[in-house]
Amino acid sequence: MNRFSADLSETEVHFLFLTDYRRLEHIVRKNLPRWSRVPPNLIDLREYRHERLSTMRVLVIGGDGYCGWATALHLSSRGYEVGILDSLIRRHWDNELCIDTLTPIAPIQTRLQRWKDLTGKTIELFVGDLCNHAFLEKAMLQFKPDSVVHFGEQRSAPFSMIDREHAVLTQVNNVVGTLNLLYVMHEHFPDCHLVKLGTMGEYGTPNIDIEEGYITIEHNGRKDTLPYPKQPGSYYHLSKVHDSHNIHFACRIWGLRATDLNQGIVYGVLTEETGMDELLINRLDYDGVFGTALNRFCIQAAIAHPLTVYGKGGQTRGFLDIRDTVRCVELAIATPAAPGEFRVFNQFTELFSVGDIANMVQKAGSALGLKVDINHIENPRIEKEEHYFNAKNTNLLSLGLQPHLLSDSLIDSLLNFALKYKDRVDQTEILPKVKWKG
Ligand code: NAD
Ligand code: USQ
Repeated sequence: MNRFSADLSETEVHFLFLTDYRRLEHIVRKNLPRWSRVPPNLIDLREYRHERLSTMRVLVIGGDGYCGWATALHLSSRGYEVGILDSLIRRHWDNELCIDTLTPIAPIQTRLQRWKDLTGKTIELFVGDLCNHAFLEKAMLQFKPDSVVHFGEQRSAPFSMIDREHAVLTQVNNVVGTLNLLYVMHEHFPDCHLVKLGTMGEYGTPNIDIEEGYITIEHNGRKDTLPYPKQPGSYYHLSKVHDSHNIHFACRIWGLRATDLNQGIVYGVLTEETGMDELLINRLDYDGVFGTALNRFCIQAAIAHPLTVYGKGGQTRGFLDIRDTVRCVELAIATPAAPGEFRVFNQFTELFSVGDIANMVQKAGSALGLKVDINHIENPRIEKEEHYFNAKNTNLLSLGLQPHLLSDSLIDSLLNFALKYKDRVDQTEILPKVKWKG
């Protein structure tokens, strides 16, 4: 018996403190007449946990990108020791395709210096390729992470469908990079927690409910819980499925701990930290290759370009605000997977069809005095345009995520943001040029 509960050993209390604080809190609440009567030793333990988590070393791979930059700053501001590893290849791909983010992003070194000047916090930088095992190993040995957040992949479906070369590049970059990371973790950091960005698109659009990673199936009188079937819609989305399988396998054979965050489509640009200064501004893609649905529609509305709904517009997807991306990653880090566990969280807060999104942007645009037309253009992709889509997303909510739901005011602020930078838009990059049929 211990001070907190008759059912838990001291070791279990300690473990719960680090891995599942909410559960421990629940147990304590049940066992104490009032939470206000928390014994002083528990308060000490809370401080200890806070200290332990905030001295955690987190390596953000892909930390120069859209999700990674916002996450690195958020974790740094929350007291984590943050490092960024990025090859800056995304900036190179933009140059190659002659596209640019709507927002003028500063070089990574300038961004990091500004962050230090404003907050006093240093973020270590490792510039290099995840596919270069020797570089990765050296950087990891130098940084010694407790957690690795892996955003560092080629993440555009259209980019992966340009031609054979881009499909190969995407799959080699993503699969080999992740595999290298798994090997370095196995060899040097077996207890490190991998938080890997997957995608809701791994599941495709099945005609049954989508669970979080696994599904229990009864077949010929026998029952098992198995990885949820995957039917991805591009060579990019397929690369994520391959990653998931490799990570799951590494957890099974080596006992690594990992969380796969199957993220939906991210929208928005401002987080508390990236909004602090113009030099910390995040990228915001609007072009037909890297731009994603809601962000693209807001920028199209700002320049009076008809919104580009592909086909019927009944394509339904999970969406989330970038402020929730950073929070979800923080929650995943703070409550690590157990050794050997391959945990899957579906990371989105709301489901919308592309048509719904276009209507919302049109409505918000009209309120701002913009004339917003919606065009249903020929769909360059091969995908269902009307389908069932019902995905679970309870894991992150039960860890305490409080979602920022899509509101008129958010669309409004995104539209105003787009209006501010609209002179940077290259109109010729709006319509899709990549076709799935080649
Ligand atoms: P991004 O292109 O803005 O950023 C990716 C970053 O990774 C870039 O800075 C790039 O230089 C870096 N990178 C790529 N390959 C690398 C390599 N081999 N070595 C080192 N660095 C490398 O992408 P994003 O929108 O921030 O997406 C980040 C992750 O989140 C991706 O894995 C993506 O699949 C996933 N995701 C994104 C969204 C979204 O809506 N943006 C939605 C779901 C999932
Ligand atoms: N779409 C339009 N008009 C547009 C752009 C897209 O109708 O102008 C449609 C697409 O046909 C598709 C849907 O909107 O049906 C989503 O397309 P998208 O480009 O917004 O997103 P997607 O290609 O799926 O990829 C993005 C990110 C990727 C991430 C994925 C999450 O680029 O990294 O993995 O969202 S998810 O969609 O849940 O798989």
